[in-house]
Amino acid sequence: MVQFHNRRYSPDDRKLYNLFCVTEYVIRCCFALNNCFYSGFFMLEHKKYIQRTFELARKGMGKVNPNPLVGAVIVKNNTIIGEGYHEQFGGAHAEVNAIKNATESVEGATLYVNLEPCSHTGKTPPCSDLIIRNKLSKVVIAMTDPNPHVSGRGIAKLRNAGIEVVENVLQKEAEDLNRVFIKYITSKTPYIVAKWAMTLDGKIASHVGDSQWVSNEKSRDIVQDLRNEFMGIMVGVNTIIGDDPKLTYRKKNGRSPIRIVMDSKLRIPMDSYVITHREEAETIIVHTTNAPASKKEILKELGVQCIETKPVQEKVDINVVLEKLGERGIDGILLEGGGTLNFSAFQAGVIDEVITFLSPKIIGGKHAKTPVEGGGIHLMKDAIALEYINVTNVDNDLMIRSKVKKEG
Ligand code: AOF
Ligand code: ZN
Repeated sequence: MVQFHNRRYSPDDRKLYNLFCVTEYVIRCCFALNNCFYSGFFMLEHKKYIQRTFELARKGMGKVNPNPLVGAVIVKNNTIIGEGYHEQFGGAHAEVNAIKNATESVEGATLYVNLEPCSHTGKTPPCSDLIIRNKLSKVVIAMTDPNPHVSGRGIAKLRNAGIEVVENVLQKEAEDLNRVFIKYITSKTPYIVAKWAMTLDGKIASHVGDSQWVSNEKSRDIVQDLRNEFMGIMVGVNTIIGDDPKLTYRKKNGRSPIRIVMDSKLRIPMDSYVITHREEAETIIVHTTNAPASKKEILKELGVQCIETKPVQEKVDINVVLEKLGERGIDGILLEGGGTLNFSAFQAGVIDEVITFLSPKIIGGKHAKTPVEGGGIHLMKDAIALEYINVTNVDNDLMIRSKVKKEG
């Protein structure tokens, strides 16, 4: 006889009880497996459609700054019934376009979007209200909106209205896509990417200054795309004096970045391409209050835009410059050096990311230029620390993206 809870049961009861326990366990396992299978399956579906929102969002590159890149997909009965993206600054948001483009009623459908739908009235009304009004039943989001006016409020609105919200699907990828927006909306200063092409022995030009070309054609084509992606391009005056570059975007369907020349003492030749061809792209010259008055006057007469700062060790105050560029709505800058400016920018701690094109060539030469020069650090413990984001093989050049580790 076995006793359970002060009651007496026969051995047959006991067997029955054991059988019951085993059956219950098996049923629970089946349910768990089922859930696992379904959540895995749904997550795969979610990732597939969020990937599609990334593709759509990228179509807004060079057109929406300083707004984010956003794409949206509406799915009903496992079929895409509507797609849209944020097409231009001040224009309709991605969700609005996806709903507008839907080929059937969006009621009960799932919306996929790579950024939390907005909850505020900016240049356009709140997307979360539109989603609620149109009775979508589920919203899958890659990342919350870092805009302090939104920042979780869009998600809260949707949930309060009874809409199911799935968050953080491919979040890391989404944050990488909108890294410029994240930095700018939270700091009002631009995201800075230092970019250079170098040989395997770390040179950006031969000792006589020849640099055409270090990287291959495909890599140079990617650099053109970067010029469309970033609103500003920054160089030091030595690059203007040495190479007289155009700094424009030369492919179809894009726009040239605003050219920013760091020139403390106003040494820029007045017949430089960036001064004489301002119809191709805006040019801003940055100098200190110590620059010669005569040069300032000439630039004023020519109508060239200038930014002036107090000198910091005879150079422009880069932090002030970035604040002023941020005030003009410049959200991202491609820094194309050279070595002196790159070192100053690293020293000032303003670089967020580095893109290096590494070409399988050796050119040698003690006096051949390197990407980061200036005085350099003294001790290895003071080296600027970076971490790799990714490495891509570009027709046998390596494109290495890395981000600067920031303290705190
Ligand atoms: C979205 N979907 O497609 C975009 C969003 O001035 P507005 O009205 O264009 O609002 C800009 C802000 O709205 C922007 O800073 C970001 O927070 C959000 N952008 N939101 O849901 C979009 N472009
Ligand atoms: Zn919106």
